Amino acid sequence: MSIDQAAGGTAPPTSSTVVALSGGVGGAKLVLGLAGVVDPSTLTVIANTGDDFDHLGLRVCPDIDTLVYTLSGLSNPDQGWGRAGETDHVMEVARTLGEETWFFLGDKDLAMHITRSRRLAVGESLTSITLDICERLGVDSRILPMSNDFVSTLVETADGVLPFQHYFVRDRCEPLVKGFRFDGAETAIANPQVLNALSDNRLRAVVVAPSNPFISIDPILAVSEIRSTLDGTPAPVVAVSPIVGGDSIKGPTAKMMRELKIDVSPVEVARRYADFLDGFVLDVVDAQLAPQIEAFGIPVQTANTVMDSLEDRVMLARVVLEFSDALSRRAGDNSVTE
Ligand code: FO1
Repeated sequence: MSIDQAAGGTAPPTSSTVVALSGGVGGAKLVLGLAGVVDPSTLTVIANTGDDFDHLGLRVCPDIDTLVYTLSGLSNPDQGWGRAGETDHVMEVARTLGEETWFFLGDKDLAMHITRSRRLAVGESLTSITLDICERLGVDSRILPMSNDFVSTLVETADGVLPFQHYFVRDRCEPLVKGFRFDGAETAIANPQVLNALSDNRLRAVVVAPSNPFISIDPILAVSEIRSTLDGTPAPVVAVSPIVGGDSIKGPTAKMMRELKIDVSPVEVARRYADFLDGFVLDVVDAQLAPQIEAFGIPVQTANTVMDSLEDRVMLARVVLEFSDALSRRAGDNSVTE
């Protein structure tokens, strides 16, 4: 957001919209909180699709599905991914038929991959399929893939280059990470609905969820038009730290940082996002790090960012949006005095 763009910004207009950038499990928690704080129909979620892959002949889009299941109340609360009350009959038979079953697709979840694969094969876009599935499952928010084109995260490891799910699930994130590649991102066309959402004049806030920066947020930013549109958003861009007390809240972010020889600190996450960030939300336990982030010119808000309960998610979402509103007001005030 530029200061001029924020000029005149006072209270958010009643018809305001919110955009979140999210990966899977960790990001979906905050997205659920946001959907509880704003009118869900005004919330747009830009989903990472770098984790997508073909498995057992089906197109699997784990982050989209985690968001859909979370917002529809169908998700498995213990895992955070997949559906509650799953059975494994198909997987059991697939195993006896010699199929690779290291990536678990529950019987109910399989219907998602079957319908998506069939519809993709006849030329429907991933966006259209996802929005239709959202409607059918009672999700009022818009979940948008970053692109309709296939982008594939590759993990450069000491054991060679691995497709993301082979690294993440099959090899349990054990190989030492040396870097990441987002195959197809350079030529991928940004989802036009994503670009529209990010430039909408009614935009109140852009929230970068506490997802893994390397494998969840970077693939979205690797789609160049999304990255450049973020620079000109008419609302503050606020990120929530995925690192709390020197560790990741969920998943391998901290392990990856160690292996990439990056300090396991929210300061390093803020540094990665500094070019497009207007505000950073830091956990209360890391409050002493605020001056280091503010030194990048990024205002900081502390909050309880560990989202164990639904109340935690809603509370954090509220803090993030109020922080963003305060940044809008501050930018508006500055433009008057400058
Ligand atoms: N994660 C696992 O750790 N093991 C699995 O077998 C697995 C299956 C799976 C199926 C569908 C789906 O939507 C997600 C699934 N996940 C599984 C989660 C997924 O691999 C990761 O959470 C994301 O790709 C990272 O955001």
